[in-house]
Amino acid sequence: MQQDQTLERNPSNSARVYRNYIAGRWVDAADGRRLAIPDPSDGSHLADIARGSSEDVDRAVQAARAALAGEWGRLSATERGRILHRIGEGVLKNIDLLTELEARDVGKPLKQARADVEALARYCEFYGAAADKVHGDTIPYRSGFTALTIYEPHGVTAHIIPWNYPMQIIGRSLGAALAMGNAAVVKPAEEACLTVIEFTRIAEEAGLPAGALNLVTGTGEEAGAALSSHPGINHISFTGSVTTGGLVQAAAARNAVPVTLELGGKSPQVVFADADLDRALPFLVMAGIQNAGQTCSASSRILVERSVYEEVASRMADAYRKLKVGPALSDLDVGPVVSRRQKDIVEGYIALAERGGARLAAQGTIVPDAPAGGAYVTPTLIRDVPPSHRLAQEEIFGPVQVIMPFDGEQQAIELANGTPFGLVCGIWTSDGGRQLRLARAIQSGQIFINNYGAGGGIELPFGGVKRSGHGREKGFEALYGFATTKTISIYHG
Ligand code: TXE
Repeated sequence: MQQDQTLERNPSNSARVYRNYIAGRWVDAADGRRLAIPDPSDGSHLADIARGSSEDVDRAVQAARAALAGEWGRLSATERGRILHRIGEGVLKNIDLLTELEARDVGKPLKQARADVEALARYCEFYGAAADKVHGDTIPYRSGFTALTIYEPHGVTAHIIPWNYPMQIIGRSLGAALAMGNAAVVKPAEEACLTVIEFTRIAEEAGLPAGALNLVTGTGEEAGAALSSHPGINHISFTGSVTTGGLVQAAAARNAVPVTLELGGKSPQVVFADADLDRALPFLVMAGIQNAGQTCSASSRILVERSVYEEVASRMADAYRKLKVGPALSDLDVGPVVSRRQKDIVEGYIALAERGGARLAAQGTIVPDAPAGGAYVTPTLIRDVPPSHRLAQEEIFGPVQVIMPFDGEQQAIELANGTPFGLVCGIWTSDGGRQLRLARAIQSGQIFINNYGAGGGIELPFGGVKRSGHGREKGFEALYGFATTKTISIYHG
């Protein structure tokens, strides 16, 4: 019988202790090390996690391999789908626990954390239902032959998860991988991973066979690097920074392992004078400050046709002045950023607000009783930012948006395409021809016309072009990313 890992506490400070999950067992790191996890709302000690190393990763990969050869590998697609449905039900049964834990661990306001739990359950539902609907083709071939394709799982899939949306990202990546019959090794981010651990417990309770899902927590440099370079894995799904994505892809290349990379963005919303501004305004602001701007698809650049530039800038500034920042559990507009380190990075960008022609337009307010140890950043709107300015080019990953004017469609397209990224773009115009011209001309994995869904729906393929990455997660298309095509040609005369 295993210990109930969620009840154990560190005797010296009563923080919860979480272990790795390998081959269906909750286990300490092989060398016994742990990492302390701070609460970004007040800096207190939230939990201890296992600090996994290459030895733990190796055990997890062996466990996944054994699962493919065992009970998990023998299940039909329909049976895998049923398990995913049960996991989704378990997520919803634990919605209050997961919501509070995600809020505390990441620093999200409760309503945003709750939406993430619901999304996780929906991923389980979507991929549970999709599991037995992936089928291949028969192909007209030479006379006397029948040729067909079947989709098979890659084998052992590695999932390196960031801290900004642990539940959503585990949902999309693991949902599709398990639906296709892969066995997974998950390495969540050291900054925020507690809901991924609770999710693993829920999956275990839902009857996921041992070894189908293995979890190794710890640092990127140790557990993450060991996982991405492990010769026993067959696919890597990585979401995170451009720099680390490059390291992961280079490590995978040495073993000829395919990689899906979902990296950063500098996603624009392009607003024309003929747009419904009343509808656009909440999207313009929300897509920048949701999750304290720590969203890969955050809309950090607002490009506005010059004739309505002053109006949009002033209405956005009014909205910014009303934004309240405080502890995650007080459920205000914006919580803390994930760490003191992230706060320093974002504040470094805000310090550039009055340089190089840019001007501070408006800021929100950190509530006076916000704990001193919290990683709070004042939401900041910056106007008149020249296109080549660092604020207009680099991913800030905090509650900071820049607003800049343009003249005409051609310049709008040039500005929208004028960064190294291409993840999401919003287009606001009532002119149908222009909607499609821009949708075709703008280099971006996702285009939203007269709306902006940061991250898009669960049903919609999601991913980037240029430095925003390659490969697609979410939607039905993701299933093909977690599969390999086998071609069978039969001679029957
Ligand atoms: O990312 P990392 P960080 C961007 C955002 C942010 C910046 C830095 O701009 O400010 O990246 O964030 C694991 N081998 N995004 O430092 O390093 C790590 O443990 C293998 C955008 O947190 O990319 C974590 O699990 N893995 C983004 C994951 O990689 C390694 C989300 C992401 O961490 C590793 C997060 C290594 N050598 C940050 N080093 C998005 N697209 O949503 C680290 N990791």
